[in-house]
Amino acid sequence: EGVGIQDYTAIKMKVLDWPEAAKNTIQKVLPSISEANVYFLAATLRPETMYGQTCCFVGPKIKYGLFKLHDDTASPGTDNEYVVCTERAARNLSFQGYSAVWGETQQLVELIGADMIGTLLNAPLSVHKSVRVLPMETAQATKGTGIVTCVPSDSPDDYATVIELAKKAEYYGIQKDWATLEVLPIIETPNYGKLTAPALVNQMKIVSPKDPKLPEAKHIAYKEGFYYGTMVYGDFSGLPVQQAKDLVKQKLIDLALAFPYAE
Ligand code: A2H
Repeated sequence: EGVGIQDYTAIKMKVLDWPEAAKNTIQKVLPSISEANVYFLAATLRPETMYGQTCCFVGPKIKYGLFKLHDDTASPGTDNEYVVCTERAARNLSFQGYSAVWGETQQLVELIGADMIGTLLNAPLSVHKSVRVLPMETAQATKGTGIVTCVPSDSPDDYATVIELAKKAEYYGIQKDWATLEVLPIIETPNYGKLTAPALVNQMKIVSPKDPKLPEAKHIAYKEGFYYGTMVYGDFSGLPVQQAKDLVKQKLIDLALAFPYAE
């Protein structure tokens, strides 16, 4: 990447239930954990795909933190908010008006990705009521928030990862059904139909999340979806993706479930 600014949408995935060990760690620094709103903060370039979220990825070896979020755009009464993201992202957020003091982060505790696997989350707008936190070995600590929301219908990386996780659930220390939520059509593209990412992964014979053909698949999926895609699900069904993208983003922002994040 390097030059230029990446405009992400930061999606607030609310924690519904922590694994026991993580809960104990957090309770020590945040005794009011049950009253607080804690969100996994996922950075996405495709807000219009959020209807198709099936899980949320963390890098199992990545260091995250629990940070106080100061959100001017949130509705009144929602000031008891915390986010899980990398220290690096928290720092960027503090220069974008999301910390109490400009340029300062307030980390309550450090959390390693592996310790958060299995956390139950709400995924805003998703067809699925709740989703799990799962490991993604290819997640990068130096991009976005370090947290990736999984949309296997439209992201080849996400699709290849959930296939791998379902195949080797035991090895990854997860329950297979956490990785096998139904993949529903969200966007139709002229060349790849209603499930663009699975179509590309199968056609290009991509067999693992580390497959060298994935960057090419990702490029094609992004281009197809953005320029030629039509929404086939949700509030803006029937609209071209180019129009729906900002409408879905704004809807999420209006619901205080997302905010713009740049880096
Ligand atoms: B996208 P760019 Cl449906 N490590 O969101 C690895 N990947 C990351 C990441 C990290 N730390 N942070 C964000 N990402 C992913 C949706 C999506 C995305 C779809 C299709 C394509 C796509 C659902 N996952 O991205 O390098 C996030 O996945 C393909 C471009 O900054 C984010 O958007 O250009 C995208 O990569 C940001 O990638």
